[in-house]
Amino acid sequence: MTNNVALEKAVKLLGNAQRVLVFTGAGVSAESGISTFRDSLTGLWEKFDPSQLATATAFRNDPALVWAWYEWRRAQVAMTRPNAAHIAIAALKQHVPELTVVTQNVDDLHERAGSKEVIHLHGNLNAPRCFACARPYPLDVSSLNKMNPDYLAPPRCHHCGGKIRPGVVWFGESLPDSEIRAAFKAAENSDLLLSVGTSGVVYPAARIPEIARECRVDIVHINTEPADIATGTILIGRAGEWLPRLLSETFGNRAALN
Ligand code: BJW
Ligand code: ZN
Repeated sequence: MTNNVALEKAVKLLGNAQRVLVFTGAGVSAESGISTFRDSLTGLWEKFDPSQLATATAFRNDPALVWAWYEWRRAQVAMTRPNAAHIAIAALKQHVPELTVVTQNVDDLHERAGSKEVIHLHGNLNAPRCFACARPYPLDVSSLNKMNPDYLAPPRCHHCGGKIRPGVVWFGESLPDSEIRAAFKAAENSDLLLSVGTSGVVYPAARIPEIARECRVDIVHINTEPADIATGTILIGRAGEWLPRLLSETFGNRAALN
C-alpha cells in the first residue's frame, strides 16, 4: 500500500471512529529530541545499552550509574518541548467522541501538549520513590544537576534512609495494574487504534495491538520504519508530520492545533 492510499484509508477510519485509542512509544517524542529506547545513545552514555540499565539488578549493582542516567534523561525532557505529534494527539480530543491516550513513555510531553488523563504504562521520570519502602520522593526540576555527570549517588528516603529509585517500570517488574487493565479494555472496546512510534517488542504493552487485532479493531500504525509485525494501515514516516496531516485531512485545516 503506498502512503497516499494508506492516508486515504486512515482518513476514512478516523472520520468514522467513535472510540479512538492512541497508543504511543518513544518515536512520538523523537522529534522533541528525546532518544528512543532502541536508538544508540549519544555522548556520555554511548557505551551503555539501555536494556542493561533499565533493571532493578543494575540499580542494585550500581545505583549511582543508573540514577545518573535517569537524571540525565529527566534533564533532557525538562529542556525540551512537545512536538507536532503530541499537539495533534491532544487536539484529537475535540474531534472524536471518545479518546484514550496510552503511552509507554516516561516523559510528560503528552500532558504538556494538553492531553489529560494520559495512561502511563511504564511510569514517570518525575515520580521517583524509595527503593526500600516505596514512599514517593519529592524531586523538582531545580534539583537537576546541570553538569549531568555519569555518576551520581541517588538521594536518600526521608522516612527510612533507603535509596531513591526512578519511578519507572523496569524489565521484570509488573506494570501498574489499573493502567494496564484500562489499556487492555480500551484496546478491546475501541473502533480505531492509532499506534504511534513504537517498536512493539516490549510486553505486556505489545499486547495492545494484538488485542485490538483479535477484537477486529481497525489499526493505523505511524512509524518511520515499516514494522514487520504491523498489520493494518501503515503510514511510514515521522509522527510529527503524519499526525497533523491526518487530522487536517480528516477534520479540516486547523484541526491539528490544540
Ligand atoms: C518514529 C520516529 C518518529 C522513531 N515518528 N516513529 C512475553 C514475551 C517475551 C518477553 C516478555 C513477555 N512478557 C514479559 C516479557 C519480558 C519483558 C519484555 O517484554 N521483554 C522484551 C524486550 C522481549 N517485559 C517485562 O519485563 C515487563 N514486565 C513484566 O512483564 O512483568 C511481569 C513479570 C514479572 C516478573 C517476571 C516475569 C514477568 C516490564 C517492561 C518494562 C519496560 N520498561 C522500559 C523501560 C522504562 C523505563 C525507562 O524508560 O528507562 O520501557 S523498556 C523500554 O521499551 C521502555 C519503553 O517504554 C519500551 C518500549 O519501547 P518503544 O517505546 O517501543 O521504543 P523503541 O525505541 O523500541 O521504538 C521506537 C519506535 O519509534 C521505533 O519503531 C522507531 O522506528 C520509531 N520512530 N522516530 C514515528 N519521528
Ligand atoms: Zn523509604
